[in-house]
Amino acid sequence: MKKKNDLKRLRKAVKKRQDARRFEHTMGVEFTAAALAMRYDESIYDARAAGILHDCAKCISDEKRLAICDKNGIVVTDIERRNPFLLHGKAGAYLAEKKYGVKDQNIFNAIQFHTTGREAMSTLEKIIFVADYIEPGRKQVPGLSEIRKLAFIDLDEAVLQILENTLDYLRNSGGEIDPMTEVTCNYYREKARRA
Ligand code: DGI
Ligand code: FE
Ligand code: FE
Repeated sequence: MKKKNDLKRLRKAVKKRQDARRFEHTMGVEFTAAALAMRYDESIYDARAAGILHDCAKCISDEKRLAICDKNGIVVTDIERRNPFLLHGKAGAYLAEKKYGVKDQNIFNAIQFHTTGREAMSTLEKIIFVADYIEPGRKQVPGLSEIRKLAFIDLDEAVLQILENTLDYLRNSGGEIDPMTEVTCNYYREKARRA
């Protein structure tokens, strides 16, 4: 299949399963991921496909997300079981393959790890992680304008700033922190210190 038609197909399929606001965000992430791919010599197609699909499991119920994981041998951690929205990455990666017919492990990983990140992310994983946070439709949060600029200057540094902001936000709001988010943050803090 022509890649262009493939993106069109993915967009159409996701649009059916997301409310209008979420789909607006999806389009913002596709667009921003494409721009970052240009900047960091990543495949524009892969960035767009991962951007379109990153939240494909967002507009389904917690029960369904848990069922997708439990039925298919996807490991659910304790914190994910208590906060099943955290599973939309894992469930989304699964759906990307089974329902949307994607065949690329790097795209699956970019979808799976887009909320918490992980240590030593690929360029595509970092692009989706960052695009998700900075896309034009994102609600203004402190530091966002700086991170938007930073994203096009130093991708690792943008990843780190996003993680620091997210952890601050979770500490202030009393949200339960996924150890994965902390592990990722520590990794990129250490990487920045060594650079
Ligand atoms: O799905 P989106 O809203 O587009 O974005 P996302 O998948 O990055 O999810 C964003 C939310 O995830 C945001 O409110 C912060 C939250 N988050 C990130 N890391 C953690 C977390 N929430 C909890 N409870 N624990 C985490 O470690
Ligand atoms: Fe998400
Ligand atoms: Fe998102």
